[in-house]
Amino acid sequence: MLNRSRRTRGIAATIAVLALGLTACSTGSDGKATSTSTAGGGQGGTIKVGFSQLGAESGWRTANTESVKASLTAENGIDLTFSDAQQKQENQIKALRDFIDQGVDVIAFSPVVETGWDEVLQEIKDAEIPVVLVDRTVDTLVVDPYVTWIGADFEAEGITAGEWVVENHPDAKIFELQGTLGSGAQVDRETGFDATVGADHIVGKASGNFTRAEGKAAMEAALQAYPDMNLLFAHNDDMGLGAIEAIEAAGKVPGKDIIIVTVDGVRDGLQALVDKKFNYVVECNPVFGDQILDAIKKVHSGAQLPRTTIVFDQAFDQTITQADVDARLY
Ligand code: GZL
Repeated sequence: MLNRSRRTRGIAATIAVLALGLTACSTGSDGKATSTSTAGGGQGGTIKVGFSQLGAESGWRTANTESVKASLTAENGIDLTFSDAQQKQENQIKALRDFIDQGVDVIAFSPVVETGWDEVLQEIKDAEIPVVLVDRTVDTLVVDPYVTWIGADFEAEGITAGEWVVENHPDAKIFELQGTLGSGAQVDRETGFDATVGADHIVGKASGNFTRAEGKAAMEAALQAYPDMNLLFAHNDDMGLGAIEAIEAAGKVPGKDIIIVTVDGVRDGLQALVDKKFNYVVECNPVFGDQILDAIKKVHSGAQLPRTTIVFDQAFDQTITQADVDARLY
């Protein structure tokens, strides 16, 4: 049975639960763990949590990691081991196995791609460690591989982006910059967007792996291959920002010669909207560390949890002001 979390738009509400705890530990991008213990670490109600973050590829991921680390603290009763996988699935699988060996109470992770997790998810299940799935989704044969998933409705984000294109540029010749191929965010955004605009309006696609540099490189090639392209849909702001550099280098005006629609709504992306280089940005809110903390505490205490918690999104057009951008959390 494929266990794929399909999401319907909804609004999640949650209350962060505060408790006393004493130890935190995290690993840098070299994968080595560093821990900072305060007096009497690991006493009382502390929950040992292993968190495998997929990488630091985008402004969104940086904001998400900041939110996770701001919530999963010793003061909130969490003894955190944090691992950055540098967008490599093998690093995530190693980190998950390390968490099993460490005997953590709860595992949380954001899977870089949807497949390839069956073996390690079964090992986690056999070790009877509950899993809180964060942000990205998994396709797995393991039955009930996680207690709850918290993230955005990626398909709805693609639909929202597509609806704006249909309404404002119905005859556009679209190039699509895909996120990391095989990731839930890429698969679902593409599904929602393509179904909304119609495949016949899409002249070409390529992956920029959710990074600015790879987005720029893919756009440079696309400008050569599809000279009649006049609209870009980028699965995240960072690839859209890289694409702006390629468009300007080609002597074209981003936001005019080539309309740009993206997803995320990080500060740099919304600044591009204020600067009229982006035309429409669908938000994908990365700041949900408190919801992850709440889920971890409920999972640990055996309390009931919804299978899915959707993080609320909105969308922005060029009516956004500099004050709006300056007031944003991320
Ligand atoms: C979405 C998240 C995506 C962002 C990208 O929830 O998984 O990954 O849209 C990030 O910026 O790389």
